[in-house]
Amino acid sequence: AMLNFEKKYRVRGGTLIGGDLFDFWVGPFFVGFFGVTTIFFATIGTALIIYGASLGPTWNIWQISIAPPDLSYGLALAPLKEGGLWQIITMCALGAFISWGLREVEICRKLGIGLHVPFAFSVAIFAYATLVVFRPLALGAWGHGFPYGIISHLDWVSNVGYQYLHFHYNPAHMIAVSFFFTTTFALALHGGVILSAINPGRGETVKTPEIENAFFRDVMGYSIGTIGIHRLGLFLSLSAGFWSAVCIIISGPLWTHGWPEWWGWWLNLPIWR
Ligand code: BCL
Ligand code: UQ1
Repeated sequence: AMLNFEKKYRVRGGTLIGGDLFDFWVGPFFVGFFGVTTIFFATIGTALIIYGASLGPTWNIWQISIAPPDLSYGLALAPLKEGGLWQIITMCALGAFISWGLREVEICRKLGIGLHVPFAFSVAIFAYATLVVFRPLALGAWGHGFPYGIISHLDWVSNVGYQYLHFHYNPAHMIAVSFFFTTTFALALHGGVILSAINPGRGETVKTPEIENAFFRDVMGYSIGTIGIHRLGLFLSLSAGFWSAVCIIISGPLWTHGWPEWWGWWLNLPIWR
């Protein structure tokens, strides 16, 4: 069903490629050139994951895993069953994610809104690409990518973490984690204040933003405001993803020792050395 105001926004144009060719809707969904490429990459990628699983030893959903090539293949293409599947699946994943982001851009252009949503998604894509493309390239082997499996990718995180002895000492990881936690804190405050304002006591009216401002001024002496909290939230969450990408790209390419040792510069400051 179409909402009464939706018709007004279902306009032609705003496409980045192909003109009017795919400029139509299927039910509630905008298609577009990038809708087609998203479906294309996602379908092939998913089919290859299922094929890869069929070659493996188990159908246990937790244990299925599609591994990247052995490090000895370096940056070459590997045979399908030796990590080649992982390589094609990675290309499909990137193709699908980037297509989805560009489809978001086309929809923003149609609606005449800013590009904040696709920009935000591009940070998530950037973090993924850092894990499976940029870092493997920097280290000289696709084998440094993470395996596609529920438990296996967790094992990869654990192993890579311990390879640097204690990943909590990675300064960029510290920043990323702090941003993740601050994001959840800000969203909890925001969700809390919105729900409280629209759920007043029996017989009372829904509260306005001025009341929300007053709450935060009373409780902590400052209110960032209704649009401000959304800007802050976007900044915090994108920073979390950005510093995640930083924390892993520097592990190996920039620092090969244990992360606790990196803090030697601090321990060696002349004031207390
Ligand atoms: Mg750590 C990484 C937190 C302990 C080793 N660690 C991360 C970061 C994050 C974090 C900062 C992962 C988020 C991320 O990259 O998002 N770690 C964290 C915390 C603790 C912790 C909070 C904790 O102790 C409380 N880490 C440890 C311990 C080490 C350790 C000490 C292990 C022993 N940690 C590592 C290693 C890594 C991390 C190694 C990393 O590589 C990782 C990192 O920084 O990676 C960049 C970014 C988001 C993405 C990559 C998602 C991208 C999504 C894509 C674009 C879209 C997907 C679409 C999807 C398929 C479609 C679904 C369709 C459905 C129908 C909806
Ligand atoms: C806030 O100040 C505000 O403006 C009224 C909101 O908008 C509804 C909020 O959701 C939150 C959480 C705050 C408080 C946040 C800070 C950083 C002071």
